[in-house]
Amino acid sequence: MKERVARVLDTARTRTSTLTTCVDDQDLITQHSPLMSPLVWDLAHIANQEELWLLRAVGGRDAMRPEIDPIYDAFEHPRAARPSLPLLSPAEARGYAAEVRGRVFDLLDATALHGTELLTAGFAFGMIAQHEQQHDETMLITHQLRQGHAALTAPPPGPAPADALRLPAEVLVPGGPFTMGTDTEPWALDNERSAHRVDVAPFFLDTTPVTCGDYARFIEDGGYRESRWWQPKGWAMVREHVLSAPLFWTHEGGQWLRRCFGAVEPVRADEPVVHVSWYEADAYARWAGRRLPTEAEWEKAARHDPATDRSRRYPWGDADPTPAHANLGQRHLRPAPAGSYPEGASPYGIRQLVGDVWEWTASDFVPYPGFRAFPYREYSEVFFGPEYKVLRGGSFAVDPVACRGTFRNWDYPVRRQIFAGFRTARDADPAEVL
Ligand code: AVJ
Ligand code: FE
Repeated sequence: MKERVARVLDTARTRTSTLTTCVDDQDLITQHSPLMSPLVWDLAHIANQEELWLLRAVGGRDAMRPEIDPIYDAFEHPRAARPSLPLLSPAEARGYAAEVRGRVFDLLDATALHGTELLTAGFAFGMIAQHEQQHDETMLITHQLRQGHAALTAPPPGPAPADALRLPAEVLVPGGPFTMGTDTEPWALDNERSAHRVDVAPFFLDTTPVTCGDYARFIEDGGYRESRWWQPKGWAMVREHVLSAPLFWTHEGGQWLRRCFGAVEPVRADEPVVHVSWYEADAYARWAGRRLPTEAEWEKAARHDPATDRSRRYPWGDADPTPAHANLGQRHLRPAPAGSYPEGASPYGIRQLVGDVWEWTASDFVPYPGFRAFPYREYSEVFFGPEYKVLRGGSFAVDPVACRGTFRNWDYPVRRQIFAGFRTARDADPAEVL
């Protein structure tokens, strides 16, 4: 367990370093979008949370710099206000993060990891590694919003496998109960607990996420010009912001282009669409005569093994993700072509449920039965309600430590800068189930 903790903390810090050294210090202080913090805020916030939960809560140490706590409390200052705070400089933030991390490794050496409680098990360490990786995804979003030269590069994913073009468009997921959520995943966050049975009616789900080619047909069919496809608030968003395509897309010389980490390139028809809001996903689905899957449908499709009637950790089983299973961990800075990762398919034959793009679901972010907030109400509980929609599966920007079949993400339905796409579903007709 200690080796795993040390490894996931190291992996997170390597990624944090890349994201905060690939641009100069001035760039770290700049606010690239009012939707995002300056990168230097994320860096010191990562360190401050690590100090708070590991050195203070687990280790019982005194605060290293109590005066900075309010600056890095995400609930005290909205992102737009963060540039005007007396932030640590890039050098100070790096020094603080390194100092905290050194003391955390001393604490890890001296701590027995056992039991299931926050302060005795490895949970607090796992939570902090996940927290850092979540901010690494947030920082990657900031990099995508940033103007100017490309600061980050990564090799593209490989081409789709030969069978990608022969896959059925949709797959039947039979009706019946399955186990949703978990009691046994040691680093599952509060909102993923507890395991409970949920009955799901039979439905069809897309075999792969909706592609840019599919989405372009919606646009070209007048999707953004006809109110009938849109929820009223979605239509209001289209009108107010004059939307006509996913974020970062432009139409030039008769073709769709998109900006991707500082480079402008033709949109690739076989890639899952990314940077669409929930309202756009919902409108596309209605145009296609379909709907978004519910969160329970998504999790059944991703975890249920009909051979054993058991819910597994991932679509492919219980084994930790490898590069053959899914596009995770910022190995690539884009989703892989639809139909990729046959080894990551679920028992029903559904691909790319984990990795590539976060998938919008139809569901509001609500607690599971018996929910208990830990370690703090602000992790999940204060977000429950109809304001937020659930996203599942994780994107290419998510590290495996913060990704599993039970993992729940949430955001406002108007959000477009996150690495979100979707797949569609439909009810199964009784005649189709027999
Ligand atoms: C789960 C991605 C919605 O970034 O707001 C980071 C994760 N919580 N720091 C967020 C989180 C506290 C959270 N999301
Ligand atoms: Fe945070």
